[in-house]
Amino acid sequence: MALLTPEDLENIKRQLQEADSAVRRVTGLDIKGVCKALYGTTSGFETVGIVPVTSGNGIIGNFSASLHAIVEYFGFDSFVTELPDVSGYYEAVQNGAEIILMADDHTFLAHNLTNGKIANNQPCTGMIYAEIASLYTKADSRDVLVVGLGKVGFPGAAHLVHKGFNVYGYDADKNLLNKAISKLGITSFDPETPRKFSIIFEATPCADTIPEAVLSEKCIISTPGIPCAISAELQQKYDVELVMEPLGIGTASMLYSIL
Ligand code: NAI
Ligand code: 2YC
Ligand code: MG
Repeated sequence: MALLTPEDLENIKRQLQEADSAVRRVTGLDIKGVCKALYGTTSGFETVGIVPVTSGNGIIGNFSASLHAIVEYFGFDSFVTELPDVSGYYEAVQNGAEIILMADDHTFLAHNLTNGKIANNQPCTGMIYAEIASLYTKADSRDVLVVGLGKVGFPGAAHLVHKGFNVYGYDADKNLLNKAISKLGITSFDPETPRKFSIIFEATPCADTIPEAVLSEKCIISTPGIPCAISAELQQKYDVELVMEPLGIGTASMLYSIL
């Protein structure tokens, strides 16, 4: 189970600012603009209640504080409840939260109490990183390589197919690869016979999952995956446009999807 660590979340505001600059550079839009392109929504300054959850592996240091900083960065009012769990949920509603943000070890949700809409971090993350990849202004074709077809990668691949891109997919788990081929009609990518791509979307919990043979000069790698899918050396050697951030981009996608 791929859980964030407090170290992943250090200086989250700077990480988010740097990621926003990268998104603007590669797409011409900022993260808010990508969310508007995806969902047609803009922030109405809703109040967000962030509820720490102690189940399973428990509270992750910096997680609630990072969500607070992320939500404020996108212009929402927000507060972290004093209490966790059920008591925290009650406290959030009592204190006027219109949107609840909370996560256990398996599900990170955003629930809009006003319109009933609810979002899950995994598909929302897949969709926004896939959307960013699809908006790359310097792409040389509509061919996209997707590495990782799990809870984040599969919805991202589905979004790219829906947008009319030619998706070449790969997953170490052959069952998941075959499911994506049969359900989405993607083409299986064979690492043994690699080719170059200018658009790459990766969603795995492993390092070095993108072989050098698929990298073209100034290609985009849009990846929520932790740790990073390529080495700093390869990133430099091919002048890769890397869009990668541990929590904020996916959280923005959740929030704008339920407005
Ligand atoms: P998952 O376990 O559902 O899917 C990961 C997939 O990667 C699996 O199907 C696995 O077979 C595949 N995989 C592993 N190594 C591979 C390799 N070398 N080559 C090809 N495929 C390989 O995990 P999930 O939930 O989709 O998350 C993926 C990653 O995204 C995790 O690292 C998670 O922590 C991260 N994540 C990041 C977020 C963010 O905002 N940055 C938000 C949510 C998840
Ligand atoms: O501090 C808390 O409230 C904890 N219960 C939060 C647990 C989050 C677990 N999930 C993850 O670390 C990853 C994130 C990338 C978002 C989705 N899964
Ligand atoms: Mg993110």
